[in-house]
Amino acid sequence: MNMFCYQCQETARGTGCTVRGVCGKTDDVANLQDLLIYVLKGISIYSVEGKKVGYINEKANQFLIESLFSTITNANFDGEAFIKRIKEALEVREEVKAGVIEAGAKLPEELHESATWTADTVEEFEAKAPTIGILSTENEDIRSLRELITYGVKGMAAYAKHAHVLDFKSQEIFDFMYKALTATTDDSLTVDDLVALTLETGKHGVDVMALLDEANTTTYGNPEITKVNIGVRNNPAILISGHDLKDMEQLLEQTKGTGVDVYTHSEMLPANYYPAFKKYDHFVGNYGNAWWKQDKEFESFNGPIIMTTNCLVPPKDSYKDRVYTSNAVGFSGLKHIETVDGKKDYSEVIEHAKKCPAPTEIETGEIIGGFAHNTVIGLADKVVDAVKTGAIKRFFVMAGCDGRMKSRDYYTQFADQLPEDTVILTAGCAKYRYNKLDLGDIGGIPRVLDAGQCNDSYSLAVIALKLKEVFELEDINELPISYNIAWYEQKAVIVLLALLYLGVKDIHLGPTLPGFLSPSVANVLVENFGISGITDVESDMAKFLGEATA
Ligand code: FSO
Ligand code: SF4
Repeated sequence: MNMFCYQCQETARGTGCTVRGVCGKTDDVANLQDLLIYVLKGISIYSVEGKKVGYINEKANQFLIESLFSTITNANFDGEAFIKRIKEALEVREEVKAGVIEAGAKLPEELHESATWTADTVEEFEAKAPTIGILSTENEDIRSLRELITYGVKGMAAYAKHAHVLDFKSQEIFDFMYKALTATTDDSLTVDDLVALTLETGKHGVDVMALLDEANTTTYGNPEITKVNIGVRNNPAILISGHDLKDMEQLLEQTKGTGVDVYTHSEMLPANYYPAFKKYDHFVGNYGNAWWKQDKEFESFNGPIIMTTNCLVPPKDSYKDRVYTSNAVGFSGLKHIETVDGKKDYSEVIEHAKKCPAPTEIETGEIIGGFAHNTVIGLADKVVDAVKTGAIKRFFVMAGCDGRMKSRDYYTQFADQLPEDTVILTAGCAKYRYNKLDLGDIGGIPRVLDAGQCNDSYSLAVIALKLKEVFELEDINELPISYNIAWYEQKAVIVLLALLYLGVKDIHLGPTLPGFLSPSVANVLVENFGISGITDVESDMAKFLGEATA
């Protein structure tokens, strides 16, 4: 075994990548990621002590979220970047330790090794990494829960980072991340303790998504119902992918008047729904589909592509020179756009675009979106009437992620076969499985309501809570809403934990259950929350609609 990683849905055989990641991550990068997480745990241990004496280290906070983000699936494949980060992590850890001591903290006599281990050379890093990975926790249930919490914290870090760049910060969320990572080093914690911490992770998942929602809507306005062009124009252009709206804003500003158009890709599609971005005439629309189709779509786009976050697919040589990474994203050989004082300089990308042909058209027409909580709650009367008259019988939350596995055709078929009196609520890149189907509308309400990016699953929870209030129900589970969620990476883990924390039961999770759930931990989720997998469209549909009439 060269490595061990089972953090995403694509993991080899559903149990773990051991030679090389199915995602393309090499064993050396996987091991360096493990080592980085290990040192972050050391930083967390001191930060937990720091909290007791009122010590806060902003640099460590920022470093924590960026580093966790860089280990999320399809974010960073660059070994050099991780070596640099581990060295920096050791420095940050020592700075936090010194600060905590100076602030008067009494450190525990025995500290976990992640708080004390140190090394200078790459050889030492490589020697240490295989000894501290996931499998170093022997008990499979403890391991499963430690990883479930860690992945939730990774997702949380990604959303905290997006809020952070817009100057929305919460020390409480940082404190929780430190606490949770420290807990994963504590051998005295039982399965029950870790189950409780898993739910607490969900609570902070709700908080971080609420914070990001506030950051996005305060900065860019509330998403509006928008028809998004999916065709192309005849100008050179830049494609922007990922989730970072601040990068989007800076790119639109810097491309203004240059003759270069801007298109969104994959999870950047919802940028089209924000009022602040509508004023740019050169913002044309969305090009392409979910992340995993980028190997073809980046090719035919013809111009430069900016990856602001995951999901990056290891690029083909044919378009590699046109892909630029930024933030936590990295890939050896690709140009990385640095952030200096919160700003990025896209002039090189703009000059590059001017030398490229316009995008090749792959689709034409429009798709509709912008159904975040503010919009849907604005339509509440209409929605409530439709439910009362029976025009809408049931909502299906089909949020989450897309992926390249064939088994994900399930979601297209499921959406297609849903009865015409049902409405899909979606968010995240999962939507690309059905957002171009002609599913029609119910009295003017489209049958697919796209709230936005995966973090906008928060909007779906807000909508559900509002409906519960309007219908004067005791329990969110009494609503005519079913949950058929697709997951792929660790942001989906925090979304799932957030829904569990909000009391949502009977979530169907697919296309496969996480490989990191041990049989006993899976059982806890089944018994307490009614979580189940998916089977085939027909049986699941019957089950869901049976539930609907129960
Ligand atoms: Fe998708 Fe990738 Fe948004 Fe993820 S592009 S898979 S859950 O990064 O974050 O939905
Ligand atoms: Fe495998 Fe997923 Fe880990 Fe990549 S991120 S190595 S595909 S489990």
